[in-house]
Amino acid sequence: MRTEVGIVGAGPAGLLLAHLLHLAGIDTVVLEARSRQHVEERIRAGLLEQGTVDILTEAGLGDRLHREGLRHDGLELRFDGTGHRIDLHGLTGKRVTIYGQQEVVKDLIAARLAQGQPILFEVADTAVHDLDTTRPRITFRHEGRDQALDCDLIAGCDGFHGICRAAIPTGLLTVFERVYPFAWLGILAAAPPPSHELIYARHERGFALATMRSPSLSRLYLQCAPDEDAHAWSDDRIWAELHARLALHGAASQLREGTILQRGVTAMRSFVVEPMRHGRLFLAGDAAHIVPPTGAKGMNLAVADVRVLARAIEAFQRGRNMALLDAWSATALARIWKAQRFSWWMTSLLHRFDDADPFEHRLRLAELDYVCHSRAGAMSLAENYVGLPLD
Ligand code: FAS
Ligand code: PHB
Repeated sequence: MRTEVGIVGAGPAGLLLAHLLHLAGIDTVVLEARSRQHVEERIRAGLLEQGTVDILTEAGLGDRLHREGLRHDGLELRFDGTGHRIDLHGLTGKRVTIYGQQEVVKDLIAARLAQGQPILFEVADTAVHDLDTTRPRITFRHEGRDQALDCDLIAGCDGFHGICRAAIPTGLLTVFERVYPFAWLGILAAAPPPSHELIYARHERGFALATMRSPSLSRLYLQCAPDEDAHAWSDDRIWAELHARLALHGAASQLREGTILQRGVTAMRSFVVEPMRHGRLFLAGDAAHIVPPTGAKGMNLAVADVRVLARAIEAFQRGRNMALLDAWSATALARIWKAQRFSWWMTSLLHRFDDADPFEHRLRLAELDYVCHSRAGAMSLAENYVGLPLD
């Protein structure tokens, strides 16, 4: 097989890159290890920045997003039993949209198949070769047959546990990493969310987040131990913990319980590799960086990566001009590190750190107080949360 760009991974990064390149008339093949059903049902991110909505809309992928997405003008920070609304739209003129990552993936796969473009599910033994030549190659097994895909370029969009980053010779990459001493226990519950906007709660028992997927479907998260077993928690214990951490002084809990439809534990880490490229292999999305989900940046960063990468690939494929591709890693990393900083800051501000001394604890409360009562403080949170301007 032969194509212009071989893409490993059919998550948001790989699928959107394939779509943008198709719009630019560039041939791609997408290779995915899991089944279509698995990738379309995988519950992950839920919040889209304004820039992400704009990119999907401009790419012709906005119909269902605009019909079903929940647009939010603000969020609530809750601590010491008191809620403080951050007026995202009033401060920045932008808003965020709740639209599950699995819905974005469904829309992208549907578009890909409607275009009659190749996407191979359930491929195995994927490997990338000859990355430092002008004819890189991907080998894999599909439907019981060993196959090879000759490419001009390869996009490694295979997530944190993929094979592409690992294919770069050791010593050529610099890894920056911070692993947090906690994780998130997340549930999907058949219950109306406690508020029409997101609630981020800092509590002495630990962090909690109330978000949603629809007016009747709640997505709720609890800070837990890094090695927590989601199934070791009874439903009652989960609800009791959420009531406690989301409690408002002098008010009955707004939290409505319901059947827990899905549960899981998400590890919390900050991770970046530099550079995001080796020869003709370009890493994008979780293959190159991971943020703690507190700032809702993961999927949005993947989208921003491939928007820049698609333009660089188009310039190369059109006029063999390597300049944008040569600049791509540095361009992407400038945005990635600002999102890393914000995600680390939100995580540090809102989570309980068992090793924090009383002085640090007071600093965190003072910082929350400042953000909630200073326009400049609130603006700093708001402009990062809705998404810094795309170039
Ligand atoms: P993805 O991991 O989505 O996609 C990579 C794809 O490559 C996968 O489909 C995988 O099957 C495939 N693949 C892997 N190895 C392969 C191989 N060898 N050959 C072929 N295919 C291969 N972000 C938020 O903003 N908010 C959240 O609440 C949030 N929750 C998360 C929960 C979990 C459990 C995880 C893991 C991540 C979460 N994230 C969240 C981050 C998440 O949304 C990512 O940022 C987003 O999926 C990034 O998209 P991709 O880079 O496309 O990677
Ligand atoms: C979600 O809706 O899954 C979500 C929203 C905001 C976050 C993290 C997760 O910060």
